[in-house]
Amino acid sequence: MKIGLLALSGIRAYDPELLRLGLTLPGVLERGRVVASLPSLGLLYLAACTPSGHQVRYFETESDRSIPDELFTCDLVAINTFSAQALEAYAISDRLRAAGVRTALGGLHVSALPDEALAHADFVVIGEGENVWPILVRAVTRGTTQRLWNAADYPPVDARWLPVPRYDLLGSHAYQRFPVQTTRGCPWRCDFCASNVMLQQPYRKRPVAEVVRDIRAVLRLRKRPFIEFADDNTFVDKDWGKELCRQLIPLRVKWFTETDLSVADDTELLQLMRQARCRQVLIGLESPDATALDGIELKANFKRKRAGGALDAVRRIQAHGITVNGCFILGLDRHTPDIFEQVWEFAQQANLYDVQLTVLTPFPGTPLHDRLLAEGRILQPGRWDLCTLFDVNFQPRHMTVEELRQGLYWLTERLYTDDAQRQRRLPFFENLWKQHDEELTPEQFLAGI
Ligand code: B12
Ligand code: SF4
Repeated sequence: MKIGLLALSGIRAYDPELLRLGLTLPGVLERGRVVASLPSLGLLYLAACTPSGHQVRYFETESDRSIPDELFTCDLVAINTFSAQALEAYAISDRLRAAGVRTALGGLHVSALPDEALAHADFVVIGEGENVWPILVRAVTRGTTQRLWNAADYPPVDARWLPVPRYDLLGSHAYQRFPVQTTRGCPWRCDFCASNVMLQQPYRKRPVAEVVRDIRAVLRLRKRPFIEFADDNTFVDKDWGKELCRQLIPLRVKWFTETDLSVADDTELLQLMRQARCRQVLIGLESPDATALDGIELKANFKRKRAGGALDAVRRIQAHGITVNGCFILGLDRHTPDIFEQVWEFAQQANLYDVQLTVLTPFPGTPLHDRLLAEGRILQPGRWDLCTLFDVNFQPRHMTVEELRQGLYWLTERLYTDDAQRQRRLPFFENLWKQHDEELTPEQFLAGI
């Protein structure tokens, strides 16, 4: 068979005022450009697990969201779904099917809502794809009539033995970053977090040697790749994290990852991360008002317990020459309109190198979604296209929808101006210069962020 793998690329947001701001503010544009150009690791894993004897091609939607004509020449097309583009994915799948191409939908969104997806695809897969995909492909060649496939019905994916993702399928496309995974899942369980929804297994770390093997595979294709670890929370286990860093040092690649605040507790780890060329960690700070975090992490109230030391933790990490991208959620149940000023003050006081503003988003499958739906607080249920992290689709508890929107615009305009960014970033570079770092100029440093 000729098998096409289709990723829906780019970022999504619908709010017209936010789009207008995003088009004019440098900080938003900067991150948007980086983020828009990241291939789908999930599909590259599927490619690596496809049984031999099939022709496999990797595709992405074009910038105008159209799909390459070649997809219509495939026998089977696998599509990865996030909620924000699930409706687009369904429409594409409908078109392909109308043209006689069989389609398989997988990924986070359809794992949460498989029945909805069945109306738009020949096959729907729930959960991690590595073990179920090869069986599905063989079954399709035999003309299977089974449409719903659940990874839980097959041996669990063993993260110790993942294949090398098929980076070679990416050709010479100018990706700014290459995804590699070091861990799967997260030990915590935040009520709003969509990442854990489809993982039917606990937090898993990959053997460091396997991660190195994957980076070497990227290095064979690109001279100086920037690596984005497609993890949820890399440095939960500090000893393992140190070993990872030690083995990354000789590879001389710059990298980005997502982790939690506890990384700041371990100076040796921070030093090793810096030596291993970590350029940025994205951390979910969520709210400068710690009381708003109470009860949000469902296992141990982790977010609330850590919140008190957030300012110092950010400073400690950045003092080691690693920038922090602090992620905030606006509209948590205890947030009042004061939250916008508080976020501004925190960001400027902590000299946060990057700030990511999001609004509380009820992703399907999350406890938050079920709670807000039960409370009648989802404004347009089923509008998955609004699950962008930027569009408001719920009734906040202590402010109006309009107050939340206006607060987001106000903060966006203040935080991402050249002046505000320069003010936050300059101390970072002054510190680097003091440390006589080998890569001193902001230009050289920024080339990797
Ligand atoms: C890297 C990343 C991105 C990259 C994605 C690059 C790409 N083309 O895939 C970029 C930066 C572009 C991105 C953008 C966005 N992202 Co993002 N992103 C992630 C992140 C950190 C890792 C994803 C990843 O690579 N995982 C590792 C791979 C191996 O897993 P996977 O993709 O899920 O694939 C596995 C299975 O799902 C399954 N599978 C997937 N597809 C298929 C298909 C078939 C047929 C089969 C059989 C199996 C299968 O098998 C794979 C292997 O096991 C996740 C967090 C997370 N844990 O998922 C957030 C996450 C997916 N992003 C999220 C969001 C909200 C967005 C945006 C909407 C933000 C925005 N406003 O634009 C956009 C949407 C982009 C789009 N075009 O739709 C949410 C999505 C929640 C949801 N329910 O949709 C997440 C979960 C973050 C969060 N916690 O909120 N993102
Ligand atoms: S700590 Fe981050 S990745 Fe982990 S459950 Fe919470 S939001 Fe999700």
